[in-house]
Amino acid sequence: MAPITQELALSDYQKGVAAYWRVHTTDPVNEELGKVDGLYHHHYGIGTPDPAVSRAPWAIRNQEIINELHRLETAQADLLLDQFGPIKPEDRLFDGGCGRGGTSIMAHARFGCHVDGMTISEVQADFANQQAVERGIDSHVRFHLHDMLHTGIDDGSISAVWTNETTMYVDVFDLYREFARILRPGGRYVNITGCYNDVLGDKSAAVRTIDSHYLCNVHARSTYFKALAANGLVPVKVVDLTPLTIPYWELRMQSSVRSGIEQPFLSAYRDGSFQYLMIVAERV
Ligand code: GPP
Ligand code: MG
Repeated sequence: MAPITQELALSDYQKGVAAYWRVHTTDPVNEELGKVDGLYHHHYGIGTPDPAVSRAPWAIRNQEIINELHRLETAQADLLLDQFGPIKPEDRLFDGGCGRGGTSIMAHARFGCHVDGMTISEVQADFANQQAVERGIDSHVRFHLHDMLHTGIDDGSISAVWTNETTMYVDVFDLYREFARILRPGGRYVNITGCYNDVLGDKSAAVRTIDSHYLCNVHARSTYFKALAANGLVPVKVVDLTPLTIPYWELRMQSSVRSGIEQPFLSAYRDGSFQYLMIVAERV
């Protein structure tokens, strides 16, 4: 697909989000982790940290913790990609809210496929495209400064779509209408997201703190399933990743790159008001 150059008409809210990422994309928690192996993620981690890193000699402990946080973030993206099953080199994938391209680059490395990613952050789109050029994969992996609610991609041309912690910035009914349009029948959608547990009522104070930290709007868990059902996307697997991500946040709390949002995440995960969910759905 050619780069989408169409003028971006952003709402005031979207302009605010783009401005947030202009400043925070390169925060140490993202930059120091990205430098570990050149793969830049904008999502959290899962899995068990090596307990040795927290006991490493003081002079190297912080770097060991950073390496481990990065390994757990990469493990999260690997789990997401595991959900797609066989993807052929000629298939096209779509990364909704691609950040600096980490998951897209991993998808291409794994499947040899085409990937288009979209972000409304110019800083992120430019960085991600530079990454693709440096890796010599820019014929297959392209990042667009564009709104994922209106992709401009042809109907039914995409084999798999994912959102890796990006749905809290959009109306998911609008998003899934667009995803259902671009996905081929039988194509998969994978979402990893933080959502609030509306079985327990409204958002907790910790979840409201997360919203204001990232300028986002964490959705209720049930909203996802209503929006999927409304758009012909049938859940085939739902996994609560909360127990797998808590150790990442505990480790992040010990690192020099902690951003200040660690305690609200830990409180919300521990009291059950917030869940780290993976939903896999198929387009009927
Ligand atoms: C990850 O990005 C976070 C988001 C995209 C937004 C909020 C996600 C929720 C699950 C609520 P990041 O890696 O840039 O964040 P940080 O700088 O905190 O590591
Ligand atoms: Mg990060």
